[in-house]
Amino acid sequence: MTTRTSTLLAPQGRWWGPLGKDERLWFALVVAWALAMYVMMQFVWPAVGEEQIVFDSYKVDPKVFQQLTDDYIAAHQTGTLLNIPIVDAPPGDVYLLGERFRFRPLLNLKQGQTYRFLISSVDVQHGFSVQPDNFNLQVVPGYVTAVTLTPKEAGTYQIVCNEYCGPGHHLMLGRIEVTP
Ligand SMILES: [Cu+2]
Repeated sequence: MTTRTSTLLAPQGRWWGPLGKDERLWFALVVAWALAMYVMMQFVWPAVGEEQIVFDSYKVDPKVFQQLTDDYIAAHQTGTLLNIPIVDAPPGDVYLLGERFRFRPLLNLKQGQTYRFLISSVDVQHGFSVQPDNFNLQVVPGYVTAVTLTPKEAGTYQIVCNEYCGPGHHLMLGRIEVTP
């Protein structure tokens, strides 16, 4: 029986000593800056930033969400485009489901009305990016992201998946049509 000892010996070096004055200074600066950014993100921008997106999220079984979306589509569908249902959404709750590789339904909204989007995925993580407004959210299976929106301008908005979700990711689009 032999006892092996490591040939990897700790090098002799000055970094084993206590932190130098410069290191302590930079360390303090980094911690202070991280804290400042945390306070900005968590407290300052939600209060004063106009572009801060405020959303809730809830746990949901993807199968349940799929059923809720199917029921919602069945109740409000007005047409179909490329096999994707089109819905005239009444103000209030709007269900939007991300799945590889599409968003459904396509939505017709009215300018100035308030909608509560309930967004989720039934397979993998997707992104929800409304263009050209550059409004971005994560779409995560098992969770509903709820966000209240009031379209201020009429027009056609594209929803782009901006979270790589597989080979058809670049084709994953949705649409919101806002009419006056
Ligand atoms: Cu994607």
